[in-house]
Amino acid sequence: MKTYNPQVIEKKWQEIWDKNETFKAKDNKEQKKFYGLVEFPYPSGVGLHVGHIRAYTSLEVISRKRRLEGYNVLFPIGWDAFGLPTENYAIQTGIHPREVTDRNIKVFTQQLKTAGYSFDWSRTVDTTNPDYFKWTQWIFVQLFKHGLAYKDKTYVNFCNSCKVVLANEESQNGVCDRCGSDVIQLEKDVWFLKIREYADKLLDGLNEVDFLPRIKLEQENWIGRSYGAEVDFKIKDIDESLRVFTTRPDTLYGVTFMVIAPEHPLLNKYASKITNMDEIHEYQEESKKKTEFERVQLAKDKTGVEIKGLTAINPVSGEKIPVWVADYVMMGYGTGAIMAVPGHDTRDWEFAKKFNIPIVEVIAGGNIEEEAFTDVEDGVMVNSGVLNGLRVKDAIDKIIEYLKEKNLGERKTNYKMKDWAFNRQRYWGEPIPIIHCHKCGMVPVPEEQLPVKLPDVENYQPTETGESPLANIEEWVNVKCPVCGEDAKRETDTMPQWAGSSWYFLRYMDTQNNEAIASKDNFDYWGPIDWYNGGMEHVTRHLIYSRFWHRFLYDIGVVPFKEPYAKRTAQGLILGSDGEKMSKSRGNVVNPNEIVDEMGADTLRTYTMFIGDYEKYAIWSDSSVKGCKRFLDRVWKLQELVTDETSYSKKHVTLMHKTIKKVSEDFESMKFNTAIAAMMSFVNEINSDNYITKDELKDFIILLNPVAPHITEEIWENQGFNGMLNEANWPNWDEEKTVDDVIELPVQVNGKVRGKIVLSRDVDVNTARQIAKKDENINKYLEGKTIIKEIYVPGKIFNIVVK
Ligand code: ANZ
Ligand code: ZN
Repeated sequence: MKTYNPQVIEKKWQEIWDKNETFKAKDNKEQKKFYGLVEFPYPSGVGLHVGHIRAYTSLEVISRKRRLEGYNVLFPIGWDAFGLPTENYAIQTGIHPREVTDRNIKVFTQQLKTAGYSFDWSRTVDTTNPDYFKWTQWIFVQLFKHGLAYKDKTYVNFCNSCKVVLANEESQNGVCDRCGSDVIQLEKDVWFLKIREYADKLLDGLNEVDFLPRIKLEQENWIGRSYGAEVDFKIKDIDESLRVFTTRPDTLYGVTFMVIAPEHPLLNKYASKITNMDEIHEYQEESKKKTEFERVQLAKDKTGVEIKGLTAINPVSGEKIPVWVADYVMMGYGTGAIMAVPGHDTRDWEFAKKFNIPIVEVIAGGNIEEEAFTDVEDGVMVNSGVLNGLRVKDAIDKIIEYLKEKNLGERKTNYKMKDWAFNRQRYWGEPIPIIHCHKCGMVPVPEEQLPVKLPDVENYQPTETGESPLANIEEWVNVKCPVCGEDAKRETDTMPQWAGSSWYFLRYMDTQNNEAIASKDNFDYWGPIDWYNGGMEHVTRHLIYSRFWHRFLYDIGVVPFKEPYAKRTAQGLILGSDGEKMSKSRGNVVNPNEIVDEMGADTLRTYTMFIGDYEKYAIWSDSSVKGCKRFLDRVWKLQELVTDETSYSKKHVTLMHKTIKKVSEDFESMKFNTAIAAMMSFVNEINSDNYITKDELKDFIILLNPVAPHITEEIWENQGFNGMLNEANWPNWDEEKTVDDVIELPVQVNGKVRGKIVLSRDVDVNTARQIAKKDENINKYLEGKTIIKEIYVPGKIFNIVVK
């Protein structure tokens, strides 16, 4: 027999699959479909990572299994190719980002093909291709027309020495990634998308989908909906009131101070009334240096300054209340001002203790001298006028009604999620398709003129004023207004990296369509995505952004299904063999190419599925890789044990059915490691029996095929099985035959369990008795006694009554 030579057979089968277009999805409206999606990669210069292999092999296994189950499968791949590393490389080398991108795509394509993935290569998308981003721009235009895209002032990270706007990831800890100098905040007018308007839809949509619980939870926290009220507090002696957002309006009688954020506009507006403005300015400067995380999470030691000259009035009790400025209140959330209730809010309690502010109890049940009492279930209102005696929940409703009636406040829902800052001041991104006209204002580029392509530039460096390099290309920037025909200018901001990935899954359904994102028929047939797998790091931004775009497209009638992804799962990270995150500087990066060259793609695939619980992180181990290679060697050698028998042999019936069940079920629940372990013990058992029938081998290699497609296809051919393995049928199991024939049976003597005997499931009572008597422990209780009754339930229990 030939030896197992992965280098030869893998190349052979990859060429056959390519030539036959084996995995091409058909827009076939008759056959049942499966659409499996993995997160398309950013084609960086460093090539594929073993993390990609782990992320992709899972749905690769499912997709191959689905084809064997008779589905028409769409399993596509593409390139999320706009992005900083490519642009920075272009800046450094002067090579056009287009060229860099094409080069990297080639490398990635070749790597994914040598891994043997069953992608439909005829449907790749590239977000930087004008035929693709025409539709990214088209969606933006729809958002703009529906009032969901707007411009507003914000601060961007700017390096004064490089003279460029930096992305957050290029300006960590406030220093420029390139030159190390301090990053300043530059005010700019930039684009936002109103994703907040979709907050409720995005939350409610989670009820319709099958996402892992932790994925749902992360999305819920990211969106961060809280129900409460806004309440107005009059400022004494001036015609002004201070509006706060609170989730606990029931505690209104317990307010002993108020706090506004250091950025609150009230401070400037009434600077002349405030007598300690110097102190406040100093405090404002201090808090500018802190990040939001430092202000909110780390602020164990609360800081703040009392505003002298401004006093608030409690709208229900009429009491005078001091107003403080403190940076644990964020300007970006609610109204940037709070009513502080130290008796029942932990942060306020710490603040009050530190600055000697009175603490008042309005909910009985705790000890507010010791800590804030935050129980909302059992507490009962006290010291609260009309609310006394009520439970928290009822008090909230009652006080909101009261506030509404008196025009002092209203019910209000807030979201942590901010509008989506939709802009980059860079070259390598989709141009935002807007024209600025001095007469007509902002005008979208007419749809028939899309795409707005990127002009060629000589220098990809952003400009000194913080504009994108596009701003320097006069011929490109200067246009006529599409409405009035006067001189006008193009928008020069480009879209952020997240844009192209917010709808790519729709394009796969109909990549060549020039009239629409995809045809209605194809949407109806392929949608929604049946299963989407990707990283936990993408379940907030990317997954929320793309659900938002999709839901918008649904609302305007472009797509016929509400939620894009019916199911979403996530893989864990692969860590280096030292247990640390793989990184160049640590020298613990494993290059998938090397594993493929040395031991073959089937070993790489088997190992990344065997490495551990799919959802958890896993530590790379070279010796376990070799173990997987040995497993495949032994699979190959099964061919030496094949008998002429066709059907399952009597001895192997249970083993076969058990293994088919285990592998089928474990694949579906992403327990790839235990599925592979079951196949390993299958091979062990076969080896110890020293034979395998033709049908046993055939069904076994079908089970292994999704994980190790090359070796199994080759064995299939060697054995002369019918056609090609990829056209075979996934084997079924018979539940009854999955149970072992030999079982352990508990034996009772006079109602007490005295031992267990091992016997064949269906033996008769006489045999069972004989076996029981051979067991010393049981026999002790039988010897010298008379058996007066036997209750024998085969497979369950054997009860003997003696006298
Ligand atoms: C009074 C109160 C009493 C509050 C009490 C809580 C407990 P979430 O769930 O996060 O929405 N808050 C409001 N705006 C804030 C801001 N900009 N920065 C910091 N804190 C802010 O929490 C809402 C609660 O956080 C609000 O309800 C407010 O404090 C505070 F026993 O008002 B509460
Ligand atoms: Zn105009």
